[in-house]
Amino acid sequence: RGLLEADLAGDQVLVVSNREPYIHTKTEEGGIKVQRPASGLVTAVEAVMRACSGTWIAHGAGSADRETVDKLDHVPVPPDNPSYTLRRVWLTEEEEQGYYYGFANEGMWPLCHIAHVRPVFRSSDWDQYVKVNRRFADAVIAEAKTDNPVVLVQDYHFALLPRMVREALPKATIITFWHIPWPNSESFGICPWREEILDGLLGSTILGFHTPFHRKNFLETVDRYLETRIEPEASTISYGGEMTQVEDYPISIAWPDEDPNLPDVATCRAEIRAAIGVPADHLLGIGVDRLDYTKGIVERFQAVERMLEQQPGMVGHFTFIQIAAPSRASLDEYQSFDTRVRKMVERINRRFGSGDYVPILLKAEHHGQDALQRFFRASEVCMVTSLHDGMNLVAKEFIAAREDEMGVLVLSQFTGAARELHEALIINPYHIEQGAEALYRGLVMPPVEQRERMKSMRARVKHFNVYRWAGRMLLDASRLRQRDKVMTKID
Ligand code: ADQ
Repeated sequence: RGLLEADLAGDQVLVVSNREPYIHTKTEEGGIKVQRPASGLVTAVEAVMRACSGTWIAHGAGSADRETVDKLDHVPVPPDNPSYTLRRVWLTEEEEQGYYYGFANEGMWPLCHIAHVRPVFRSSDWDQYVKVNRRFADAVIAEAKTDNPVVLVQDYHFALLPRMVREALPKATIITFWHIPWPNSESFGICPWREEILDGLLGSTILGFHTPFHRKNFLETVDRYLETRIEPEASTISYGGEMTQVEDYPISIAWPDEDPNLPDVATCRAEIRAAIGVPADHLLGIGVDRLDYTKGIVERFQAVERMLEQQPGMVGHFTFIQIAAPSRASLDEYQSFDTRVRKMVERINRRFGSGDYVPILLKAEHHGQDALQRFFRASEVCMVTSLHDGMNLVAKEFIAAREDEMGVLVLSQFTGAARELHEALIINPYHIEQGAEALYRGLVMPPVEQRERMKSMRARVKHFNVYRWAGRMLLDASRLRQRDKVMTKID
C-alpha cells in the first residue's frame, strides 16, 4: 500500500469505469443512502483509490434518482473516510441503452466469454458506444490538471477512450485494464468494428489482462487485423509511431484487516444455521455471483443435484446457499437466465426437499460484504463454476474469509483464478459428474487436508493482493514515464 502511494507521489490519477464505486439513493425519510455495487472491478479498484486518492469518473447509473443526486456530480468518497472524488457522467436513456446494455453487454461481453451466447451487434448501439466513449474521454480531459496525468481505464466499456484521450493529451500515461477474457483472433473477428476497437485500445501506454493466455490472444488478434510491429518477447506493439506495452496483471482482493465486528468462524456457523433453521451439524455449500450466464450457476446446481442423487446420505443434511445479485436485468438473455435458474431450483427442491428441508436456498439479492463473509465462514465448500471468467474474485474472498484455515474451494478451470489457486479442487464445470464428485469430496475432506490446502492458498492471496496488482502496473508505468523524460531531454 505504501509502495503504491510512493509510486504515485505528485502524479494526478484519474480512473474511468462505467460502474460507480458508490450508489447514492434517496431514502423514504428524505435522507441519502449510500451502497456499494456488486462488482469485481469496483472491489479491486476502490481499494487502490482509497490508497492513492485522485478522481474516479463513472456513469451515475445506480444513483437513478437524479433529482437527489444531481448535486452529487463531484462527491468526496468513501463516505466514512473521504480520500478521492467521484465524478459522475450522466447518460441519457438512449445512450445507456445503446452503449451499456447494447454494445457492451449484448456485444462485447458474450464476444469475450466462451459461454455460447451469441453476441448481438447493432449499428445503433455502436453509435452510442462511440458517443459515450467520447463523453467520458471529454470528462477525463476536463478533469486533467496537468498534461501528463496517469489515467486508469477500466474494462470493455471504454475500448475507444484510450485513443481519444491520447489525441488530446499525448503525454498522458494511459493504463487500460481489460477485466474480462480476450478471445482468440477468430472469435474476436466477428465483431464488425474489430479494427476500431483495436485501434482505440492501442492508444494505451500499457494494456493489462489477467492471464498470459488472454494477453497472447490479444497480440494474435492485433497481428491478424492491424498493420503493426509486434515484439512478442518484450510484449510490445508498435503502431502508428507509438508503442503499447501489453502485460498480464492478475487482479486480487485487499486482504481484509481483522474486523472486530465480524464474529469468528464458530459463531458465523452457528448464526447462519440458526437463521436458516438447520441443526448445528448440517453441511453447507455456498455460491456468490452476479446472476450472469457466464458464472456456471445452472451447471453448479446440476452438480448439486447429481451429488444428492449419488450420495443419498447427504439428502436432508446438506444445503447449498446461492447468493445471486441481480445484474443487467433489463436484457432478455438475463431475464430468461433468471427464470431458468429459479425453475431449476424449484425442480431440485421438489425432487429432494421434504418438510422443512430445502436442498438449494436461492437468495437472489445484493448482500453487503460483511454478510458475505459470514456465509463464507459458515460453509464447508464454496463453489465457483464459471464457464469463463477473467479472474473471479469470489474465489479469493472465500479464502480470505477463512481465518480458521478450513473450508474447501471448488474452482472452475476456466477462471483466471485457477492459474493461481492450484490447491483448490479444480473442475471442468461442463462435466457435471466431476463437479458432483468435487463437491462431495469437499464435504468429506479430512481437516488436515483442508488446512494444508487452505493455508497455502491464503498465503498466496495475502501476498499477491490487489495492491500488488496495482503496484506492478504503476511501477511499469513509472518506468515508462521515466524513460520518456530521459528521451525528451536527449531530443
Ligand atoms: P465480475 O464478473 O463482477 O467481475 P467477480 O470477480 O467474481 O466477477 O466479482 C464479483 C464481486 O461482486 C465480488 O466482489 C463479490 O463479492 C461481489 N458480489 C457478487 N455477488 C454479490 C451479491 N449477491 N451481493 C453482494 N456482492 C456480490 C469482472 C470479471 C472478473 C474479474 C473482475 C475483476 O468478470 O473475471 O475477476 O471483474 O477484474
